[in-house]
Amino acid sequence: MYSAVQPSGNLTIGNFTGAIRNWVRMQNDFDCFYAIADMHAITVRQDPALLRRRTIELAALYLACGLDPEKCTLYVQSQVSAHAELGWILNTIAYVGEMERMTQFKDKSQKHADNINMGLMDYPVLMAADILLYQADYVPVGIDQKQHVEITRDLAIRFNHRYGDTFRVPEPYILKEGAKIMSLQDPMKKMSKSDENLNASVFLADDRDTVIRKFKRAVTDSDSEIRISDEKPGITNLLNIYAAFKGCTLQDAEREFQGSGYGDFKLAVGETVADALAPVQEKQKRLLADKAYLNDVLKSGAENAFRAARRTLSKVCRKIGFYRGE
Ligand code: ATP
Ligand code: LTN
Repeated sequence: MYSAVQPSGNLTIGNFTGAIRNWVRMQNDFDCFYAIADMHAITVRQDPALLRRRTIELAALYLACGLDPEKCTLYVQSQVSAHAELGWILNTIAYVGEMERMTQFKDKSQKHADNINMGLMDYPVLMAADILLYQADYVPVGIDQKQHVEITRDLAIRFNHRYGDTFRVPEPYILKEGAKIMSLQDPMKKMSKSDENLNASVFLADDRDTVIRKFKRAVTDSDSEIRISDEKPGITNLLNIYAAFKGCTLQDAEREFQGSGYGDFKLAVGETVADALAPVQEKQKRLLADKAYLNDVLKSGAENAFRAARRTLSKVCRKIGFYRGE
């Protein structure tokens, strides 16, 4: 199992339900590697001091959400140089045309038109290197990252075909509830940590009042029926959020609120989310007060990751024909 999140901003409840929550569930049954993708984060401009701070905060958040360093490997991507090395090699079998077609590249090029750097286009190749280094079977991500896992599969198959069996071909692992949380202000748009409208996203760091206020202001529609429907994207999104946090199905959530008014429904969703976030916030704060412990976790995580990654990288270098002595 392999996944990562970029330390590029405050995490939203979408990052939690689409990714991290599912990582926690898998740690008992799989050999899991979870990274903080700082090398991916610098594909858009970052303030160095802030990047450093967000990295350690994300490490604390991983632990606060329930990831256990005894059960899985938690580390910072840039501390394991094999990612950059394999990324380079995979670049030579990735085509410019297929990278230009990636939805995230197109979106981010538009958003950062003054900084369409090579790294932004190369982002999926580095992501493929991350996943393939650890011979992952599954990659737990939100729906928006599915296309990147598919390109990873293509690159793995292409490499195996050209050089002989080397990489395991991974699959995305996506749970239905919470795989795509939409913006509270525009339910046709994905909730994102970098949205300029602060009311659009609920952050894991938001306090109770803020969470409840944001849900109260969530955009819905003018009729008053609570049901799942493409014509009611705002209500469907709130039902989805409720289901993801309650651990029930979307249909169960719909049944529970049949006949309720919008006001009560929004309050119930807000309270459910706030109740779930409070213990995570408290634990993160406690962990951040003990940097020595966090540094230890990340150091042994990087050592562990390096050992696993080196095995794959040696195999790749051999297959390609890099000279290592006769
Ligand atoms: P940015 O706005 O900086 O692009 P982001 O909020 O889209 O960031 P990422 O770091 O790209 O977040 O994603 C981290 C993980 O969270 C990925 O697995 C991604 O699929 C998942 N994710 C992101 N947004 C959502 C969402 N709205 N619903 C469900 N999962 C999401
Ligand atoms: N692109 C991912 C972060 C990421 C990732 C990965 C996810 C970097 N490397 C490997 C899964 C597997 C994102 O969240 N935007």
